[in-house]
Amino acid sequence: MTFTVTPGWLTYHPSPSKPTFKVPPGSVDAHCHVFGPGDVFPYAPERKYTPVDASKEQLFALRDFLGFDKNVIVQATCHGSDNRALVDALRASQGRARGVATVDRGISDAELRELHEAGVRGTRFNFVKRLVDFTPREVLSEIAHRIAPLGWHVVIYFEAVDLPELWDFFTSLPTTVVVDHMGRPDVTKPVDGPEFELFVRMMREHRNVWSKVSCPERLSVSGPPALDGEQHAYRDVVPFAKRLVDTFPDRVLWGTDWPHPNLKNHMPDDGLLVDYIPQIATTSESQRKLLVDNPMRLYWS
Ligand code: 0GY
Repeated sequence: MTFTVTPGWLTYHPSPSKPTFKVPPGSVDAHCHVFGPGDVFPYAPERKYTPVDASKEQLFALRDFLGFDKNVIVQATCHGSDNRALVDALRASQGRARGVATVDRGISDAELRELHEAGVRGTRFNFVKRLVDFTPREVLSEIAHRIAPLGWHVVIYFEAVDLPELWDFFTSLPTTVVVDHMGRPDVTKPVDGPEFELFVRMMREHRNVWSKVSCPERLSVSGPPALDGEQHAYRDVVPFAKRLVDTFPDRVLWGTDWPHPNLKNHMPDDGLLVDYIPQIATTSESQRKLLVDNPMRLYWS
């Protein structure tokens, strides 16, 4: 089947630079995707966008180029709950990738076991309205209770303005909960203002909540972007990510988000995105926790 990419979509950077920052040995890119290829793994009929194909071979080549050792591949909404492209990539990784799948309530125990055996360790609940249709909380709760005995966690993706309404649901989940991209704060608001304070409070009061401090390219308003050799990219996002790394050093993760779905404004140079890391994790200890110890504990132990 051939697919037409959503108009206005930018393609991942064709030739990222070599990072200046050398990530510690054994580092994990804990948020990235594979897309298709669509003629082998078709995109889901209910998808809200059609991406550029981005294969496992390209992902693993980028991993090696940037100096990472492992990947956590997150099922993107364009594949719905058809996890075949994800499972194919996990199996091809020879133990160097783990996965976060999307499952629906009809999944059998045998299918869950098969996903686990392939390397899946979590399921993703998406609340970003432009990406998915609404799923009732009781359905998600049922899924969370099904996956909990496998030792899996739940990854949640939402916008900061929706946190008050989602708080009770999130804080009732029976597993470790990993938040994508710091709950998408509005970085034009103060880092110690009520909106981000609520997010910090959720992490402080609920020790099962972790956060990815990734995706400054999505959150940044005043930049500058990770392009043209910029070594201090996305300065407006740094205080938010740094606050989480400093406050919760054992519950933060980082990922490239390659191949960067839905970017229409600019496409970051992945090498310069890696160079963003020392702005938010400023000591070798916090870098090791962020890039090695935390993802290894969550995905490989
Ligand atoms: C991300 C962000 C986005 C998309 C998805 O699953 C997805 O389609 O996660 C987004 O559009 O913000 O983490 O890849």
